[in-house]
Amino acid sequence: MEDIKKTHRREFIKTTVKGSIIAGIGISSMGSMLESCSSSKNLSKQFFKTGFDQTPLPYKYDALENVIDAQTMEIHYTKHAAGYSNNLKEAAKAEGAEGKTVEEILASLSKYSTKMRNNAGGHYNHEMFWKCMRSPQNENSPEKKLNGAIADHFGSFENFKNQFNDAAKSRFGSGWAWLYSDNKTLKIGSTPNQDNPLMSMSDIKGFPLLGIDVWEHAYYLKYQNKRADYIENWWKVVNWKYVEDRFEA
Ligand code: MN3
Repeated sequence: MEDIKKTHRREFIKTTVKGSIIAGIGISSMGSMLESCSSSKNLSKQFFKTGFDQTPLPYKYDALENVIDAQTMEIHYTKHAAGYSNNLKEAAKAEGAEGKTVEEILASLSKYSTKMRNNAGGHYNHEMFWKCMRSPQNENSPEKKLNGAIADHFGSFENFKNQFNDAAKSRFGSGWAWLYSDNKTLKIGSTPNQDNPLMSMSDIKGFPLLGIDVWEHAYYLKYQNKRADYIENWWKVVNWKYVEDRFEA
């Protein structure tokens, strides 16, 4: 009986602490929302402050149908990505990183465990990946400013796409391909596992603008071993408005 009471008291304390943390986040995110409304300078802020919780998927599971099927989206979001978020919270608690943003953790990863590396990366990458997509468009090309920058750096959009496809196709095993900005120079590269260009130990370094998940869990139900078909089809769902916002930030 005494044990049960103790357990209940512990649960209550846990809930209270959690409750106050949530309240704290509520106020600060409301503050940043107001800031971003009042000043365009603060557009950049939202791209440098990723929390540990999953944000809601910005569309329904079947919104990308014909490119990515609903079942893949649901499993990917509610199982794989949820797992990274939960494991990140565990690692942050165990390693004293609870008050930090994911970006702060990624920038000083050598201080943390492999569990932190995999899950902070996994969470960051997926939070970005969902937003990099929208329902399929027939004519889908970058917004004006980014389109110009891509043409400047890669010669043409077609060249850019081919280089990006090569990076995504040739990543051995599981990983990601990226368009990223390295001191205002646009570059293409890929990373293994859940690594990304924000990580202190990554071979490629910069700010990610667009990323594609080439883990088999992202495409296997529909495409099986045909990763190249998934990549080619994926261009129809790229949310260029969001990529442009990251570019401007
Ligand atoms: Mn994934």
